[in-house]
Amino acid sequence: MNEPEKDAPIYVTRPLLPPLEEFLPYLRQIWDSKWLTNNGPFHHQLEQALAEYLGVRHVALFTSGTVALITALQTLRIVGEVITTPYTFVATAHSLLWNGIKPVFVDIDPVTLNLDPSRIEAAITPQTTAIMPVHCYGEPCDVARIEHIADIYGLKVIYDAAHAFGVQHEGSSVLNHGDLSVLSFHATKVFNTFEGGAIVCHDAKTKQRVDHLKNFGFVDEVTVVAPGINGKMSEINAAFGLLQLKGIDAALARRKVIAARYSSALASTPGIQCVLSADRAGANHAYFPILVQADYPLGRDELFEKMRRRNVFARRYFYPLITDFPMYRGMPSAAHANLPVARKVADQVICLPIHPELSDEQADFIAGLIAG
Ligand code: T4K
Repeated sequence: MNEPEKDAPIYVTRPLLPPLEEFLPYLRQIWDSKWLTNNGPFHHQLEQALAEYLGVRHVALFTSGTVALITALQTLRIVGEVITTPYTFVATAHSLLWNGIKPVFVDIDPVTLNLDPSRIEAAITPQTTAIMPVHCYGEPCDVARIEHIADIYGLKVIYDAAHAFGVQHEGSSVLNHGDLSVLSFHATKVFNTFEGGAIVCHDAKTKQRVDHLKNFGFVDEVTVVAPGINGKMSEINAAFGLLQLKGIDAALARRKVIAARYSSALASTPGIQCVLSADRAGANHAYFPILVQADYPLGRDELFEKMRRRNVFARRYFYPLITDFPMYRGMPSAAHANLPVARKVADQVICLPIHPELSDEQADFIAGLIAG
């Protein structure tokens, strides 16, 4: 096996970082203007640039995806119960608890690993006010069916689109679905601003409410209309986002190449299932999940440890399930019997390293470790 540089760790992801020199002019502008935050010029420019790049009407920047999720729920005044998936990062469900909302967990589809629309209706009660699905790994949810159910029952839909930067669905941005979508620009994401996130919305009135809520509820110097939070992205983060946007297409293209390389290298490995095909139109290849099945010679955790011993730091996203954490496990919808697909997948999944700097040799080395 052709081993890459000895002992160099290979992480599940690495942030996209343009050359430092290219960032210095942005820093100089910030220093010269002394405008550091609170809707400054870079903040404004990045909101415009992202709306254009993503093909959406309005983007409101945030300090993190989590604060954006919490604020999205506030924006639509969601209360009571919200139907969501247990197979996601814990921030999805935490955003509900932060708003005093009860999460109701529904199992996932075994193919897409997203919320299974055929199970949503059975979980609706008189207290249900919204559905919060996740485009897990950037794979679009069944948006048409979810919206159909939401329309029948008068529910709002907030997509946790933390993984779905740049994803297209049937020819346009997947972020145009639902009432709101929430992005994460954390360092580990396809597009990052170190820390950061955004709410995508479709009309100016909603954007205005989001903007008030992320600035303590201030409308003007003397008027506060809601118990808003401080969710404002700083000028440094926004400037970095503007710079990074220049390289995003090349980064997405490189991710696709790596996904294709893994897919063909692992296609004939018994007991390994690649969850997402590499040639899906409009995909962003944010993650490369595999399922380690019963006919693979090692258990999932044994393979995970074998990779770690060779300095390959893959991750078990998403294990444990959210419903295994103490603040959720006592809830009726967290019962094992309610979530058989999610449980099985959480016990089988490994996300392989994928990021623009991963070399062909590194990808082949990792695939070889799994196949061999
Ligand atoms: N909804 C969903 C579906 C999400 O996946 C997330 C976040 C959110 C909501 C919330 O969005 P944010 O509030 O975070 O914007 C990471 C991230 O912290 C988290 O953003 C992300 N999802 C989650 C899936 O992954 P960890 O604890 O696994 O990250 P960590 O620090 O172990 O990093 C993973 C690897 O990335 C490291 O082994 C090396 C590499 N790395 C990481 C950082 C932070 C770097 O190379 N440089 C870095 O600066 O949670």
